[in-house]
Amino acid sequence: MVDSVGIMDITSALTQELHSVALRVARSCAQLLVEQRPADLGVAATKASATDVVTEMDRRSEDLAVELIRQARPHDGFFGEEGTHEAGTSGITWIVDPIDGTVNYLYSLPAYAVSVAAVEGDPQIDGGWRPVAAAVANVALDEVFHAQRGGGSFVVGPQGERQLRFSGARELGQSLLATGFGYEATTRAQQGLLVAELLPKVRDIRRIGSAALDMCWVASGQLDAYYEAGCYPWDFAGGWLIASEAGAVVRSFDGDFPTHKLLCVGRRETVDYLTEFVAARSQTQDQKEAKRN
Ligand code: LIP
Repeated sequence: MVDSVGIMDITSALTQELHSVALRVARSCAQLLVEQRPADLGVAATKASATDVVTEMDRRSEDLAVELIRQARPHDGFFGEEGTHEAGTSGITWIVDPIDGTVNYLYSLPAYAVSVAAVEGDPQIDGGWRPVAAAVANVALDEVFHAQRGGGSFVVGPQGERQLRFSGARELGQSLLATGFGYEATTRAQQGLLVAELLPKVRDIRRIGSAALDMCWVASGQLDAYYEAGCYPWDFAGGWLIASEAGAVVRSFDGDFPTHKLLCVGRRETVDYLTEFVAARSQTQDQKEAKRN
């Protein structure tokens, strides 16, 4: 198979190699998070706000991922959440979220993941990159979601391996909808008003705290849809491939790719409704702010 999306020719042999590396690295980082977690784990630093935390294990997990990937693929680039940003020469870049759901990990809540995705193109350009192979380790359940472009998506764990086929609810009112919120208070206030409007329209809302797991659980049928504004490529690169290879639609306001502005996953009708719903309220908010300024 040669699949070109105008960036580079991806052979089936390369896809399989990248898939194998992603699986191995996600598993190794998941093992580190479990076996090496210090009893006195604390906050090592903060980013967007005092609640946007980084622990030493975020950094150690990313360091391990980079070390293992570099051994296997020395000419590839990196775009990691904790600052490993390196341009490679191969045309492949590894987008790594060493702990997606850091707050859950800090609080020992069993909903955090390691997301490792090999992509082609530039992950810093919206619409300018596509995932080729990915693995998302659901650490607490010792299972790994994984996919390679054109090869379907799967989950493997203590009960064996099964293929994922998206089957989201047809009706919005029957949809179990996941979302998430930013770390800045003013953003959260707006997002809270928006989700309050959606709550009576859907089956229920879940706020899990890991975009990667939200997207994998849409792929597996454990959620019907998911949307969030303010995520980064490391949050959604892995889940994007896993959800889309399972048959879910993944998009933003602007096209068939997720962006920082909006990430939306689910049945096409639901995703179309949610993107329009969020866009309308974002526009209203922008107009209010313009009047204030
Ligand atoms: C998390 C995202 C999640 C979002 C959280 C947080 P992190 O990523 O995966 O969707 O709602 O606020 O940003 O920071 O744990 O890697």
